[in-house]
Amino acid sequence: MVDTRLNDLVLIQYGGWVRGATMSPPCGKIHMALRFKGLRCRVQNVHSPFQARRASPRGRVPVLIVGGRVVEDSAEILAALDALQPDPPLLPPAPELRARARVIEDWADEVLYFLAVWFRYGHEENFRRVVRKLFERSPWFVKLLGPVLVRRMMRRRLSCQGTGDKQATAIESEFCSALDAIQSLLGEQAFLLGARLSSADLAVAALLDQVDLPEVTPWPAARIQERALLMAWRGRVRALCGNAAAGDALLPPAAA
Ligand SMILES: N[C@@H](CCC(=O)N[C@@H](CS)C(=O)NCC(=O)O)C(=O)O
Repeated sequence: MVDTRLNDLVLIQYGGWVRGATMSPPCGKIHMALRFKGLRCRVQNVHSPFQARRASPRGRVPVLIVGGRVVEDSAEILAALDALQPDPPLLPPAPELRARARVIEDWADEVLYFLAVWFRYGHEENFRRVVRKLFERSPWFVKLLGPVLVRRMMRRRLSCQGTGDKQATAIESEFCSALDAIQSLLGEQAFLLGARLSSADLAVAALLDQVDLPEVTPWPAARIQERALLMAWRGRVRALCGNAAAGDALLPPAAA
């Protein structure tokens, strides 16, 4: 029997994105985890690092409040959700599989993440599509200043991390190699670690969902969609966890 302790869980996230979904890969990962476990949660949207700082000194989201305790970083949040409701598990119990899950999750969070950030903010045409979406309902002065600030902040981040200093062709080829690597890891398996879904699948799928948005990032979306094995795996993940980038991962709130 699924536990649904509404009000025990509050997710602070970047929201208000395409079709009202979250625009952040690690926030999407949490939506998917909550759905997988059948947990309900209240969601609070923030729209800038300044607002995020009210919930977390780092100014980063997701932040999950679990029974009054503040948990930061999506990997820590998945562990907290497993502790709250162990069944079904996100982290495999066997130490070797757990280690593999951790390594794949870190790769998704730190390598795939910056490729996705580049496709949104480093690629000029996509950047224009992103800021049009981001600020479509903002007052005129935010529409004017917002894109300048977002461009400066995100390109500085990309440059400090290294991806921002690469040529577009190198980033595109890195992305294709990453997709091929995921297909090789899958092989004949249903999920990245075997027959059962784990945190590794959530981390990778949440990331790919955020660039499989043809209206915003058409090039990576097409590269994902042309890979049959990847699409079949993603279908299995979505059947269990929904698609946070399209706004259908979180369970609807319980009736009052
Ligand atoms: N590794 C962290 C990443 C958190 C993160 O960087 N979140 C982004 C949103 S996708 C953020 O809050 N950015 C605001 C900023 O960098 O100021 C996690 O998985 O939780």
